[in-house]
Amino acid sequence: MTPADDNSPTVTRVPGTYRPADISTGIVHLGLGAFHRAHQAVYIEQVLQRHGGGPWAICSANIRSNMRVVEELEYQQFSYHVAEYADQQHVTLRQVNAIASAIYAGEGDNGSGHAALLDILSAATTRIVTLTVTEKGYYLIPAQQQLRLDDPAIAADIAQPQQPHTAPGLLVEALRRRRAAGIPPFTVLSCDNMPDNGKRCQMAVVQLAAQQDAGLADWIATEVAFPCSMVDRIVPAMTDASLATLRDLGCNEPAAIICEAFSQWVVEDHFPQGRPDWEVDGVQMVADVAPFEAMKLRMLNGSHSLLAYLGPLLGYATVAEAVADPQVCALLRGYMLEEAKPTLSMPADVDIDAYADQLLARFANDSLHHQLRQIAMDGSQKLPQRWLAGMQQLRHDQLPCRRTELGIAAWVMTVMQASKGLLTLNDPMQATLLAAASEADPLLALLSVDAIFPAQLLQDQALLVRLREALTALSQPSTIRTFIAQLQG
Ligand code: CS2
Repeated sequence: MTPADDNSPTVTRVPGTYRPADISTGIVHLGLGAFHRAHQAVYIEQVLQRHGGGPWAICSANIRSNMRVVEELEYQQFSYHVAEYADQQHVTLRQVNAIASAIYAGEGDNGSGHAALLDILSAATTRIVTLTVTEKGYYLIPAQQQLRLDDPAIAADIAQPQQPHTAPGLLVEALRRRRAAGIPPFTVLSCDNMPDNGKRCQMAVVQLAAQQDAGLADWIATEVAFPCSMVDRIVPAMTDASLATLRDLGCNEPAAIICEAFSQWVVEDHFPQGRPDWEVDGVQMVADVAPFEAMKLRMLNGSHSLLAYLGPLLGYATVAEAVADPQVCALLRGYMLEEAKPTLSMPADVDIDAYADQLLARFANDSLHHQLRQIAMDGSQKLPQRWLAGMQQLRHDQLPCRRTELGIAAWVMTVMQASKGLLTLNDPMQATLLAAASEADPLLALLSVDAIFPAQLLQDQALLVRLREALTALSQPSTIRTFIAQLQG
Protein backbone atom coordinates (compact mmCIF):
# COMPACT_ATOMS: atom_id res chain seq x y z
CA MET A 1 0.00 0.00 0.00
CA THR A 2 1.22 3.51 -0.81
CA PRO A 3 0.36 6.00 1.94
CA ALA A 4 -1.69 8.97 0.80
CA ASP A 5 -0.46 12.52 1.13
CA ASP A 6 -2.92 15.39 0.83
CA ASN A 7 -3.37 15.01 -2.92
CA SER A 8 -2.60 11.46 -3.85
CA PRO A 9 -4.88 8.49 -3.18
CA THR A 10 -3.99 5.39 -1.22
CA VAL A 11 -3.03 2.82 -3.83
CA THR A 12 -3.33 -0.92 -3.18
CA ARG A 13 -1.36 -2.86 -5.79
CA VAL A 14 -2.39 -6.35 -6.87
CA PRO A 15 0.33 -7.76 -9.13
CA GLY A 16 -0.04 -10.68 -11.54
CA THR A 17 1.27 -13.97 -10.18
CA TYR A 18 1.15 -16.86 -12.66
CA ARG A 19 3.52 -17.37 -15.61
CA PRO A 20 2.26 -17.02 -19.22
CA ALA A 21 3.46 -20.60 -19.83
CA ASP A 22 0.98 -21.87 -17.22
CA ILE A 23 -2.18 -20.70 -18.99
CA SER A 24 -4.02 -21.80 -22.11
CA THR A 25 -7.00 -20.32 -23.91
CA GLY A 26 -10.48 -21.71 -23.24
CA ILE A 27 -12.58 -18.57 -23.78
CA VAL A 28 -12.92 -16.46 -26.92
CA HIS A 29 -14.39 -13.01 -26.40
CA LEU A 30 -15.99 -10.77 -29.02
CA GLY A 31 -15.85 -7.06 -28.16
CA LEU A 32 -12.51 -6.06 -26.67
CA GLY A 33 -13.70 -2.79 -25.17
CA ALA A 34 -12.96 -1.14 -21.84
CA PHE A 35 -15.85 -2.95 -20.12
CA HIS A 36 -14.55 -6.42 -21.00
CA ARG A 37 -11.05 -5.57 -19.83
CA ALA A 38 -12.34 -4.21 -16.51
CA HIS A 39 -15.05 -6.78 -15.81
CA GLN A 40 -14.86 -10.30 -17.22
CA ALA A 41 -11.06 -10.24 -17.64
CA VAL A 42 -10.69 -9.26 -13.97
CA TYR A 43 -12.84 -12.20 -12.81
CA ILE A 44 -10.85 -14.59 -15.02
CA GLU A 45 -7.63 -13.06 -13.74
CA GLN A 46 -8.70 -13.98 -10.21
CA VAL A 47 -9.52 -17.55 -11.30
CA LEU A 48 -6.12 -17.95 -12.98
CA GLN A 49 -4.30 -16.47 -10.01
CA ARG A 50 -6.02 -18.84 -7.59
CA HIS A 51 -5.04 -21.85 -9.68
CA GLY A 52 -1.57 -20.61 -10.63
CA GLY A 53 -2.74 -20.67 -14.27
CA GLY A 54 -5.07 -23.10 -16.06
CA PRO A 55 -7.19 -23.55 -19.19
CA TRP A 56 -9.43 -20.47 -19.00
CA ALA A 57 -7.31 -17.67 -20.46
CA ILE A 58 -9.06 -15.42 -22.98
CA CYS A 59 -8.48 -14.66 -26.63
CA SER A 60 -10.21 -11.33 -27.19
CA ALA A 61 -11.26 -9.97 -30.55
CA ASN A 62 -12.57 -6.76 -32.01
CA ILE A 63 -14.80 -7.43 -34.98
CA ARG A 64 -15.89 -3.95 -36.06
CA SER A 65 -13.36 -1.30 -35.13
CA ASN A 66 -10.56 -0.38 -32.72
CA MET A 67 -7.46 -2.08 -34.06
CA ARG A 68 -5.52 0.24 -31.80
CA VAL A 69 -6.37 -1.53 -28.55
CA VAL A 70 -5.24 -4.85 -30.06
CA GLU A 71 -1.91 -3.27 -31.00
CA GLU A 72 -1.61 -1.65 -27.58
CA LEU A 73 -2.15 -4.97 -25.82
CA GLU A 74 0.42 -6.64 -28.07
CA TYR A 75 2.83 -3.82 -27.28
CA GLN A 76 2.19 -4.35 -23.56
CA GLN A 77 2.69 -8.12 -23.99
CA PHE A 78 -0.92 -8.75 -23.00
CA SER A 79 -0.48 -7.34 -19.53
CA TYR A 80 -2.34 -4.21 -18.40
CA HIS A 81 -3.62 -2.55 -15.24
CA VAL A 82 -7.13 -1.76 -14.05
CA ALA A 83 -7.43 1.13 -11.57
CA GLU A 84 -10.52 0.44 -9.43
CA TYR A 85 -11.62 3.62 -7.65
CA ALA A 86 -13.69 3.29 -4.49
CA ASP A 87 -13.50 7.10 -4.30
CA GLN A 88 -10.91 9.82 -5.00
CA GLN A 89 -8.78 8.61 -2.09
CA HIS A 90 -8.83 4.85 -2.50
CA VAL A 91 -7.77 2.95 -5.57
CA THR A 92 -6.74 -0.65 -6.24
CA LEU A 93 -4.30 -1.02 -9.13
CA ARG A 94 -4.69 -4.54 -10.45
CA GLN A 95 -2.46 -6.19 -13.01
CA VAL A 96 -4.39 -8.35 -15.50
CA ASN A 97 -2.73 -11.01 -17.67
CA ALA A 98 -5.86 -13.06 -18.42
CA ILE A 99 -6.19 -11.85 -22.02
CA ALA A 100 -3.52 -14.13 -23.47
CA SER A 101 -4.00 -13.02 -27.07
CA ALA A 102 -5.99 -10.53 -29.11
CA ILE A 103 -7.25 -10.49 -32.68
CA TYR A 104 -8.35 -7.64 -34.90
CA ALA A 105 -10.96 -8.80 -37.41
CA GLY A 106 -12.77 -5.53 -38.13
CA GLU A 107 -12.71 -2.88 -40.82
CA GLY A 108 -9.29 -2.66 -42.46
CA ASP A 109 -8.25 -6.20 -41.49
CA ASN A 110 -6.52 -7.85 -44.45
CA GLY A 111 -8.31 -11.12 -43.78
CA SER A 112 -5.71 -12.74 -41.57
CA GLY A 113 -7.39 -11.60 -38.34
CA HIS A 114 -10.70 -12.87 -39.60
CA ALA A 115 -9.26 -16.30 -40.49
CA ALA A 116 -7.46 -16.53 -37.13
CA LEU A 117 -10.67 -15.66 -35.29
CA LEU A 118 -12.71 -18.33 -37.08
CA ASP A 119 -9.91 -20.85 -36.42
CA ILE A 120 -9.87 -20.24 -32.69
CA LEU A 121 -13.68 -20.14 -32.49
CA SER A 122 -13.71 -23.55 -34.19
CA ALA A 123 -10.98 -25.09 -32.01
CA ALA A 124 -12.01 -27.87 -29.60
CA THR A 125 -10.11 -26.07 -26.81
CA THR A 126 -12.55 -23.13 -27.01
CA ARG A 127 -15.33 -24.03 -24.59
CA ILE A 128 -16.98 -20.66 -23.98
CA VAL A 129 -17.54 -17.66 -26.24
CA THR A 130 -18.42 -14.44 -24.42
CA LEU A 131 -19.76 -11.28 -26.01
CA THR A 132 -19.86 -7.56 -25.26
CA VAL A 133 -20.88 -6.25 -28.65
CA THR A 134 -23.50 -3.80 -27.28
CA GLU A 135 -27.22 -4.05 -27.93
CA LYS A 136 -26.89 -3.14 -31.61
CA GLY A 137 -24.32 -5.89 -32.23
CA TYR A 138 -27.09 -8.53 -32.19
CA TYR A 139 -28.94 -6.85 -35.10
CA LEU A 140 -32.36 -7.37 -33.51
CA ILE A 141 -35.26 -4.95 -33.90
CA PRO A 142 -35.27 -3.50 -30.34
CA ALA A 143 -39.01 -3.80 -29.65
CA GLN A 144 -39.71 -6.97 -31.63
CA GLN A 145 -36.77 -9.30 -31.12
CA GLN A 146 -36.53 -10.20 -34.80
CA LEU A 147 -33.24 -10.29 -36.66
CA ARG A 148 -32.91 -7.28 -38.97
CA LEU A 149 -32.54 -9.29 -42.15
CA ASP A 150 -32.43 -6.11 -44.22
CA ASP A 151 -29.47 -4.66 -42.33
CA PRO A 152 -26.57 -4.44 -44.82
CA ALA A 153 -24.16 -6.27 -42.49
CA ILE A 154 -26.61 -9.15 -41.90
CA ALA A 155 -27.51 -9.23 -45.61
CA ALA A 156 -23.77 -9.56 -46.39
CA ASP A 157 -23.43 -12.46 -43.92
CA ILE A 158 -26.44 -14.16 -45.53
CA ALA A 159 -24.90 -13.70 -48.99
CA GLN A 160 -21.49 -15.02 -47.87
CA PRO A 161 -22.07 -17.14 -44.76
CA GLN A 162 -18.52 -18.47 -44.72
CA GLN A 163 -17.05 -14.93 -44.65
CA PRO A 164 -19.13 -13.47 -41.82
CA HIS A 165 -18.40 -10.16 -40.14
CA THR A 166 -21.20 -9.72 -37.59
CA ALA A 167 -21.19 -11.43 -34.19
CA PRO A 168 -24.19 -13.65 -35.04
CA GLY A 169 -22.57 -14.50 -38.40
CA LEU A 170 -19.25 -15.46 -36.81
CA LEU A 171 -21.02 -17.66 -34.26
CA VAL A 172 -23.09 -19.40 -36.96
CA GLU A 173 -20.03 -20.10 -39.11
CA ALA A 174 -17.91 -21.33 -36.19
CA LEU A 175 -20.75 -23.58 -35.01
CA ARG A 176 -21.21 -24.90 -38.56
CA ARG A 177 -17.52 -25.80 -38.71
CA ARG A 178 -17.63 -27.49 -35.31
CA ARG A 179 -20.70 -29.49 -36.22
CA ALA A 180 -19.09 -30.60 -39.50
CA ALA A 181 -15.92 -31.63 -37.64
CA GLY A 182 -17.79 -33.42 -34.84
CA ILE A 183 -16.52 -30.96 -32.21
CA PRO A 184 -19.02 -30.18 -29.43
CA PRO A 185 -20.39 -26.63 -29.53
CA PHE A 186 -19.05 -23.94 -27.23
CA THR A 187 -21.35 -22.25 -24.73
CA VAL A 188 -22.31 -18.71 -25.79
CA LEU A 189 -22.41 -16.22 -22.91
CA SER A 190 -23.81 -12.80 -23.79
CA CYS A 191 -22.60 -10.08 -21.41
CA ASP A 192 -24.56 -7.21 -22.90
CA ASN A 193 -27.14 -5.02 -21.14
CA MET A 194 -30.28 -6.63 -22.51
CA PRO A 195 -33.02 -8.57 -20.72
CA ASP A 196 -32.82 -12.29 -21.55
CA ASN A 197 -29.53 -11.56 -23.27
CA GLY A 198 -28.79 -15.28 -23.75
CA LYS A 199 -32.20 -15.93 -25.32
CA ARG A 200 -31.90 -12.88 -27.56
CA CYS A 201 -28.44 -13.91 -28.66
CA GLN A 202 -29.75 -17.39 -29.43
CA MET A 203 -32.62 -15.83 -31.40
CA ALA A 204 -30.23 -13.80 -33.56
CA VAL A 205 -27.91 -16.78 -34.19
CA VAL A 206 -30.70 -19.29 -34.92
CA GLN A 207 -32.59 -16.86 -37.18
CA LEU A 208 -29.41 -16.16 -39.14
CA ALA A 209 -28.49 -19.85 -39.39
CA ALA A 210 -31.99 -20.58 -40.71
CA GLN A 211 -31.22 -18.36 -43.72
CA GLN A 212 -28.46 -20.78 -44.62
CA ASP A 213 -29.44 -24.26 -43.48
CA ALA A 214 -32.53 -25.31 -41.50
CA GLY A 215 -30.68 -28.36 -40.12
CA LEU A 216 -27.89 -26.17 -38.74
CA ALA A 217 -30.47 -23.81 -37.21
CA ASP A 218 -32.23 -26.73 -35.47
CA TRP A 219 -28.92 -28.12 -34.23
CA ILE A 220 -27.96 -24.74 -32.76
CA ALA A 221 -31.39 -24.34 -31.17
CA THR A 222 -31.18 -27.72 -29.46
CA GLU A 223 -27.45 -28.32 -28.84
CA VAL A 224 -25.94 -24.93 -28.02
CA ALA A 225 -26.26 -23.41 -24.54
CA PHE A 226 -26.92 -19.66 -24.39
CA PRO A 227 -27.06 -18.87 -20.65
CA CYS A 228 -28.24 -15.39 -19.63
CA SER A 229 -26.13 -13.07 -17.51
CA MET A 230 -26.32 -9.73 -15.78
CA VAL A 231 -23.11 -7.71 -15.79
CA ASP A 232 -22.41 -4.60 -13.78
CA ARG A 233 -19.44 -2.30 -13.39
CA ILE A 234 -19.24 1.35 -14.34
CA VAL A 235 -16.36 1.61 -16.80
CA PRO A 236 -16.31 4.96 -18.62
CA ALA A 237 -14.55 5.21 -21.99
CA MET A 238 -10.94 6.23 -21.43
CA THR A 239 -10.03 9.85 -22.12
CA ASP A 240 -6.73 11.76 -22.17
CA ALA A 241 -7.62 12.99 -18.66
CA SER A 242 -8.08 9.44 -17.34
CA LEU A 243 -4.80 8.33 -18.94
CA ALA A 244 -3.13 11.29 -17.18
CA THR A 245 -4.69 10.18 -13.86
CA LEU A 246 -3.19 6.74 -14.43
CA ARG A 247 0.21 8.23 -15.16
CA ASP A 248 0.01 9.98 -11.78
CA LEU A 249 -0.39 6.51 -10.26
CA GLY A 250 2.81 5.47 -12.07
CA CYS A 251 0.91 3.49 -14.70
CA ASN A 252 1.96 4.64 -18.15
CA GLU A 253 0.09 2.16 -20.32
CA PRO A 254 -2.20 2.99 -23.25
CA ALA A 255 -4.35 -0.10 -22.59
CA ALA A 256 -4.92 0.56 -18.87
CA ILE A 257 -8.44 1.27 -17.60
CA ILE A 258 -10.12 3.28 -14.85
CA CYS A 259 -13.37 2.00 -13.34
CA GLU A 260 -15.31 1.92 -10.09
CA ALA A 261 -14.50 -0.56 -7.30
CA PHE A 262 -17.97 -2.18 -7.48
CA SER A 263 -18.41 -5.19 -9.73
CA GLN A 264 -21.20 -7.75 -10.13
CA TRP A 265 -21.79 -10.69 -12.46
CA VAL A 266 -24.88 -12.88 -12.16
CA VAL A 267 -24.79 -15.89 -14.47
CA GLU A 268 -27.29 -18.64 -15.32
CA ASP A 269 -25.53 -21.89 -14.50
CA HIS A 270 -25.74 -23.72 -17.81
CA PHE A 271 -22.31 -24.60 -19.23
CA PRO A 272 -22.35 -28.10 -20.80
CA GLN A 273 -18.64 -27.85 -21.76
CA GLY A 274 -17.57 -26.75 -18.27
CA ARG A 275 -16.70 -23.35 -16.88
CA PRO A 276 -14.22 -21.61 -14.57
CA ASP A 277 -15.00 -21.88 -10.84
CA TRP A 278 -15.51 -18.12 -10.80
CA GLU A 279 -18.18 -18.28 -8.07
CA VAL A 280 -15.22 -18.40 -5.64
CA ASP A 281 -14.37 -14.90 -6.87
CA GLY A 282 -17.86 -13.54 -6.39
CA VAL A 283 -19.71 -14.45 -9.60
CA GLN A 284 -23.30 -15.28 -8.57
CA MET A 285 -24.40 -18.52 -10.26
CA VAL A 286 -28.21 -18.71 -10.34
CA ALA A 287 -30.99 -20.67 -12.04
CA ASP A 288 -32.79 -17.53 -13.25
CA VAL A 289 -31.04 -14.26 -14.05
CA ALA A 290 -34.20 -12.42 -15.18
CA PRO A 291 -35.08 -10.64 -11.89
CA PHE A 292 -31.48 -9.42 -11.43
CA GLU A 293 -31.32 -8.28 -15.04
CA ALA A 294 -34.61 -6.37 -14.76
CA MET A 295 -33.50 -4.75 -11.49
CA LYS A 296 -30.18 -3.62 -12.93
CA LEU A 297 -31.57 -2.47 -16.28
CA ARG A 298 -34.45 -0.49 -14.80
CA MET A 299 -32.76 0.89 -11.66
CA LEU A 300 -29.17 1.51 -12.80
CA ASN A 301 -29.36 1.80 -16.57
CA GLY A 302 -32.80 3.46 -16.47
CA SER A 303 -31.39 6.11 -14.10
CA HIS A 304 -28.33 6.49 -16.29
CA SER A 305 -30.47 7.17 -19.34
CA LEU A 306 -32.62 9.65 -17.40
CA LEU A 307 -29.43 11.51 -16.47
CA ALA A 308 -28.00 11.19 -19.98
CA TYR A 309 -30.88 13.06 -21.64
CA LEU A 310 -31.96 15.38 -18.81
CA GLY A 311 -28.52 16.26 -17.38
CA PRO A 312 -27.20 18.17 -20.42
CA LEU A 313 -30.40 20.28 -20.52
CA LEU A 314 -29.50 21.41 -16.99
CA GLY A 315 -25.90 22.08 -18.00
CA TYR A 316 -24.25 18.90 -16.69
CA ALA A 317 -21.66 16.83 -18.56
CA THR A 318 -20.95 13.93 -16.17
CA VAL A 319 -22.97 11.57 -13.99
CA ALA A 320 -21.28 12.74 -10.79
CA GLU A 321 -21.95 16.43 -11.56
CA ALA A 322 -25.64 15.71 -12.22
CA VAL A 323 -26.27 13.66 -9.06
CA ALA A 324 -24.49 16.27 -6.95
CA ASP A 325 -27.54 18.45 -7.75
CA PRO A 326 -29.99 17.69 -4.89
CA GLN A 327 -33.03 18.13 -7.12
CA VAL A 328 -31.68 15.68 -9.72
CA CYS A 329 -30.65 13.23 -7.02
CA ALA A 330 -34.16 13.32 -5.49
CA LEU A 331 -35.69 12.85 -8.95
CA LEU A 332 -33.55 9.74 -9.50
CA ARG A 333 -34.45 8.31 -6.11
CA GLY A 334 -38.12 8.91 -6.92
CA TYR A 335 -37.69 7.24 -10.31
CA MET A 336 -36.02 4.20 -8.76
CA LEU A 337 -38.31 3.71 -5.78
CA GLU A 338 -41.65 4.76 -7.24
CA GLU A 339 -41.33 3.81 -10.91
CA ALA A 340 -38.74 1.03 -11.21
CA LYS A 341 -39.20 -0.80 -7.88
CA PRO A 342 -42.97 -1.49 -8.29
CA THR A 343 -42.19 -3.38 -11.53
CA LEU A 344 -39.67 -5.76 -9.91
CA SER A 345 -40.16 -9.02 -8.08
CA MET A 346 -36.91 -9.93 -6.41
CA PRO A 347 -35.80 -12.83 -4.19
CA ALA A 348 -36.58 -12.10 -0.51
CA ASP A 349 -32.96 -11.34 0.41
CA VAL A 350 -32.64 -8.47 -2.10
CA ASP A 351 -33.21 -5.05 -0.50
CA ILE A 352 -34.22 -2.75 -3.36
CA ASP A 353 -34.15 0.42 -1.24
CA ALA A 354 -30.59 -0.34 -0.18
CA TYR A 355 -29.73 -1.06 -3.82
CA ALA A 356 -31.08 2.40 -4.78
CA ASP A 357 -28.93 4.05 -2.09
CA GLN A 358 -25.92 2.11 -3.26
CA LEU A 359 -26.53 3.20 -6.87
CA LEU A 360 -26.74 6.86 -5.90
CA ALA A 361 -23.44 6.51 -4.04
CA ARG A 362 -21.87 4.82 -7.08
CA PHE A 363 -23.12 7.58 -9.39
CA ALA A 364 -21.56 10.15 -7.07
CA ASN A 365 -18.06 8.67 -7.59
CA ASP A 366 -16.37 11.69 -9.14
CA SER A 367 -13.13 9.86 -9.95
CA LEU A 368 -14.79 8.32 -12.98
CA HIS A 369 -15.72 11.44 -15.01
CA HIS A 370 -18.44 9.34 -16.62
CA GLN A 371 -19.65 11.40 -19.59
CA LEU A 372 -23.41 11.67 -20.04
CA ARG A 373 -22.96 11.84 -23.82
CA GLN A 374 -21.40 8.36 -23.71
CA ILE A 375 -24.51 6.96 -22.02
CA ALA A 376 -26.80 8.86 -24.42
CA MET A 377 -25.48 6.81 -27.35
CA ASP A 378 -27.72 4.20 -28.97
CA GLY A 379 -30.91 5.32 -27.22
CA SER A 380 -33.07 3.42 -29.70
CA GLN A 381 -31.49 0.18 -28.51
CA LYS A 382 -31.67 1.02 -24.80
CA LEU A 383 -35.05 2.64 -24.16
CA PRO A 384 -37.23 -0.49 -24.53
CA GLN A 385 -35.58 -2.43 -21.71
CA ARG A 386 -34.60 0.50 -19.51
CA TRP A 387 -37.92 2.40 -19.49
CA LEU A 388 -40.60 1.12 -21.80
CA ALA A 389 -41.10 -2.43 -20.46
CA GLY A 390 -41.45 -1.12 -16.88
CA MET A 391 -43.64 1.73 -18.03
CA GLN A 392 -46.03 -0.70 -19.76
CA GLN A 393 -46.31 -2.59 -16.48
CA LEU A 394 -46.98 0.59 -14.46
CA ARG A 395 -49.63 1.71 -16.93
CA HIS A 396 -51.25 -1.71 -16.77
CA ASP A 397 -51.35 -1.42 -12.97
CA GLN A 398 -52.58 2.19 -13.28
CA LEU A 399 -49.56 3.56 -11.47
CA PRO A 400 -48.01 6.92 -12.41
CA CYS A 401 -44.71 7.14 -14.27
CA ARG A 402 -44.14 10.87 -14.56
CA ARG A 403 -40.35 10.67 -14.18
CA THR A 404 -40.08 8.06 -16.92
CA GLU A 405 -42.23 10.31 -19.09
CA LEU A 406 -39.86 13.19 -18.37
CA GLY A 407 -37.01 10.93 -19.50
CA ILE A 408 -38.80 10.12 -22.76
CA ALA A 409 -39.48 13.81 -23.35
CA ALA A 410 -35.79 14.57 -22.70
CA TRP A 411 -34.82 11.90 -25.23
CA VAL A 412 -37.25 13.43 -27.76
CA MET A 413 -35.73 16.86 -27.07
CA THR A 414 -32.23 15.43 -27.62
CA VAL A 415 -33.23 13.95 -30.99
CA MET A 416 -34.89 17.25 -31.95
CA GLN A 417 -31.73 19.16 -31.06
CA ALA A 418 -29.71 16.72 -33.18
CA SER A 419 -32.09 17.25 -36.11
CA LYS A 420 -31.35 20.98 -35.86
CA GLY A 421 -27.61 20.30 -35.92
CA LEU A 422 -27.13 21.37 -32.28
CA LEU A 423 -25.57 18.04 -31.27
CA THR A 424 -24.58 14.75 -32.84
CA LEU A 425 -26.80 11.73 -32.38
CA ASN A 426 -24.89 8.50 -32.12
CA ASP A 427 -27.47 5.81 -32.81
CA PRO A 428 -27.80 2.97 -35.35
CA MET A 429 -31.32 4.26 -36.13
CA GLN A 430 -30.26 7.88 -36.48
CA ALA A 431 -31.50 8.29 -40.07
CA THR A 432 -35.03 7.22 -39.06
CA LEU A 433 -34.95 9.25 -35.85
CA LEU A 434 -33.65 12.45 -37.44
CA ALA A 435 -36.25 12.20 -40.20
CA ALA A 436 -39.03 11.77 -37.61
CA ALA A 437 -37.74 14.70 -35.54
CA SER A 438 -37.91 16.95 -38.62
CA GLU A 439 -41.62 16.33 -39.13
CA ALA A 440 -44.31 18.85 -38.16
CA ASP A 441 -45.09 16.95 -34.93
CA PRO A 442 -41.74 15.46 -33.84
CA LEU A 443 -43.14 13.94 -30.63
CA LEU A 444 -45.83 11.99 -32.45
CA ALA A 445 -43.48 11.03 -35.27
CA LEU A 446 -40.83 9.71 -32.87
CA LEU A 447 -43.34 7.78 -30.73
CA SER A 448 -44.60 6.20 -33.96
CA VAL A 449 -41.26 4.47 -34.56
CA ASP A 450 -42.59 1.00 -33.76
CA ALA A 451 -39.14 -0.60 -33.72
CA ILE A 452 -38.78 1.22 -30.36
CA PHE A 453 -42.20 2.16 -28.93
CA PRO A 454 -45.18 -0.15 -28.28
CA ALA A 455 -48.15 0.87 -30.44
CA GLN A 456 -50.46 1.26 -27.38
CA LEU A 457 -48.57 4.35 -26.21
CA LEU A 458 -49.88 6.39 -29.13
CA GLN A 459 -53.47 5.58 -28.21
CA ASP A 460 -53.10 7.01 -24.71
CA GLN A 461 -54.20 10.63 -25.19
CA ALA A 462 -53.59 11.59 -21.56
CA LEU A 463 -50.03 10.32 -21.84
CA LEU A 464 -49.45 12.34 -25.01
CA VAL A 465 -50.69 15.48 -23.27
CA ARG A 466 -48.30 14.89 -20.35
CA LEU A 467 -45.39 14.23 -22.72
CA ARG A 468 -46.11 17.49 -24.56
CA GLU A 469 -46.16 19.38 -21.25
CA ALA A 470 -42.86 17.80 -20.27
CA LEU A 471 -41.35 18.67 -23.65
CA THR A 472 -42.42 22.29 -23.28
CA ALA A 473 -40.94 22.41 -19.78
CA LEU A 474 -37.62 21.12 -21.08
CA SER A 475 -36.97 24.22 -23.17
CA GLN A 476 -35.21 26.10 -20.33
CA PRO A 477 -33.40 25.07 -17.10
CA SER A 478 -35.71 27.22 -14.95
CA THR A 479 -38.90 25.63 -16.29
CA ILE A 480 -37.29 22.19 -16.00
CA ARG A 481 -36.70 22.83 -12.33
CA THR A 482 -40.26 24.01 -11.71
CA PHE A 483 -41.59 20.96 -13.59
CA ILE A 484 -39.41 18.55 -11.55
CA ALA A 485 -40.50 20.25 -8.32
CA GLN A 486 -44.16 19.64 -9.30
CA LEU A 487 -43.47 16.01 -10.21
CA GLN A 488 -41.79 15.35 -6.92
CA GLY A 489 -44.81 16.84 -5.20
C1 CS2 B 1 -24.47 2.77 -19.23
C2 CS2 B 1 -23.83 1.41 -18.95
O1 CS2 B 1 -23.53 3.59 -21.23
C3 CS2 B 1 -24.54 3.10 -20.70
O2 CS2 B 1 -25.57 2.90 -21.31
O3 CS2 B 1 -25.73 2.81 -18.64
O4 CS2 B 1 -22.68 1.21 -19.71
C4 CS2 B 1 -23.52 1.22 -17.45
O5 CS2 B 1 -22.46 2.05 -17.05
C5 CS2 B 1 -23.17 -0.21 -17.16
O6 CS2 B 1 -24.24 -1.04 -17.58
C6 CS2 B 1 -22.91 -0.42 -15.67
O7 CS2 B 1 -22.83 -1.77 -15.39
